[in-house]
Amino acid sequence: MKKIILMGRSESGKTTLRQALKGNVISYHKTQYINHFDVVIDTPGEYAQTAHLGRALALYAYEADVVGLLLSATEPYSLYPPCVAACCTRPVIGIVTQIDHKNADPEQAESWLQLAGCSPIFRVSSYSGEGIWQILNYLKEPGDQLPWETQQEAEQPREILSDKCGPVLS
Ligand SMILES: Nc1nc2c(ncn2[C@@H]2O[C@H](COP(=O)(O)OP(=O)(O)OP(=O)(O)O)[C@@H](O)[C@H]2O)c(=O)[nH]1
Ligand SMILES: [Mg+2]
Repeated sequence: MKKIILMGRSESGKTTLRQALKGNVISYHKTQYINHFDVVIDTPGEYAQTAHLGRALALYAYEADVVGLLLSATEPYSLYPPCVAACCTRPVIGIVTQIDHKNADPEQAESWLQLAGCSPIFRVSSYSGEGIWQILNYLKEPGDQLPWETQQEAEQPREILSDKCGPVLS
């Protein structure tokens, strides 16, 4: 799998998405440091919100194959400047999170990620699992095997998939 680094402000859903991508049981965990010993690098939201800490994100982007910028569908604003993706030497994808939320406005979040230069853009809910398999398919490399072969199999509820196949990423 390509290694992805997740960036976004605090509460945008990075840690929950990491758990969903790995097929883990979802539990709350406040991120206080960068965990980079994995195919999903999780970062603290404060690093995206504080200029001098942001330098750590720039450095850790070199540890990854893909940068994922997260924006919750519930956000009333975006942290990302126009065309910020052009500063990065890696592909920068956009991830609209929390699309299941009752106040979600995924179109608005997606348009902000487009403005930031992200491509492609995924819409996900780590709670329902919607959109998770599309990200995993994007990260798949030749030789990687995912627990599904068709879209129909991929869209089965995640508990069924993980019963059948165990965690997706190790
Ligand atoms: N409704 C809904 N809530 C979500 C989803 N993903 C995350 N949340 C909630 O959003 C809150 C923040 O999630 P985290 O994954 O901890 O956010 P984070 O970006 O890792 O935050 P920091 O570690 O502070 O940077 C938690 O209360 C989650 O339960 C989702 O897909 N849907
Ligand atoms: Mg976190």
